[in-house]
Amino acid sequence: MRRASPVQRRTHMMSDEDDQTQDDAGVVTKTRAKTQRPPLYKVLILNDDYTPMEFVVHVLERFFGLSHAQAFELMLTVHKKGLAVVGVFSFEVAETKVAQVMDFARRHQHPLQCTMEKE
Ligand code: TYC
Repeated sequence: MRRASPVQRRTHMMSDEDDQTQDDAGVVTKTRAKTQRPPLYKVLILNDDYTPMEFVVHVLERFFGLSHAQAFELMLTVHKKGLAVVGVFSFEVAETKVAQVMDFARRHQHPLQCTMEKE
């Protein structure tokens, strides 16, 4: 008598994500393991009335690897719109960037704010 739920035997690993099983009737089934992507976090810079434009441009160059032209353009976006996403990172990298920017701004006595949010 056939079993209701046939025994699946793993025949061989195709790759990290694929494997192949064969039941006792000889039916080969491929399964694909779902790889979980780690969540990403947006880092945002907020506008304020006091931080000098050149300081924000410098922050964007120094901590986010932007060219001077890219940094200037993004700073103007923040200035006009109130905030902008300056990058998307893993939790640990986003947390480090936020801490670096906040510390740098505080040391220069500017009220610049940098935050992160889950994408
Ligand atoms: N609004 C500031 C000024 O006029 C410039 C500024 C831009 C400040 C972006 C913060 O995230 C900021 N000096």
